[in-house]
Amino acid sequence: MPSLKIRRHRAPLVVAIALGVVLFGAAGPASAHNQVTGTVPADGSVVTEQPGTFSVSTSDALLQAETGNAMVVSGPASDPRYYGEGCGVVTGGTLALDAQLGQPGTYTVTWRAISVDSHVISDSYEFEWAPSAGVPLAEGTVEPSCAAAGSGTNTPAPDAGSSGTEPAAALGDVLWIGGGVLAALVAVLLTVVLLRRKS
Ligand SMILES: [Cu+2]
Repeated sequence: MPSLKIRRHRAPLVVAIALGVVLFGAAGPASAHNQVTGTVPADGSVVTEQPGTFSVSTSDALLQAETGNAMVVSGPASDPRYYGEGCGVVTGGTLALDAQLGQPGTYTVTWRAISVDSHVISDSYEFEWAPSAGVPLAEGTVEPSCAAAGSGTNTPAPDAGSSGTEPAAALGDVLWIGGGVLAALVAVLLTVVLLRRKS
């Protein structure tokens, strides 16, 4: 019964392929870093009423690390001042800061947080503050009240457009995926050896 013989020989190959799929599947979630899912106000939006609370929401939980979190609201770009007290508060995957805005113009929100996977996640974005008539405006302060943000705000992020995950993290992913590929290759090789022994 030749057909049965072929099937028997194919079984280890199927196992090897399944193993490879499982390994690739395991590498998948490990490579997905925490990502921004939304901000209030939105990046590039025109804001006409005091938002009250500024927030950045991410796809993963953030650490309640008081020295690692920072959220700074500043503007207008022509004569920037700082608004809000402290470095923001973490709730689940959201970093939020209460602040009242000042004079109209372009405002910047600069933030940094640490994901539960220990990676630093940070970014900054701008929005236009065009308060409606009668909206009360805050005075702001000359220096940010968030001490932890000191170095981060005095030296602006080198490229404000990209959300920062460390290069080391990307390397870790490459190693992870590389490990998966290697394991799959070993499984296939073992199968080939087994097949040859049988025949
Ligand atoms: Cu990560």
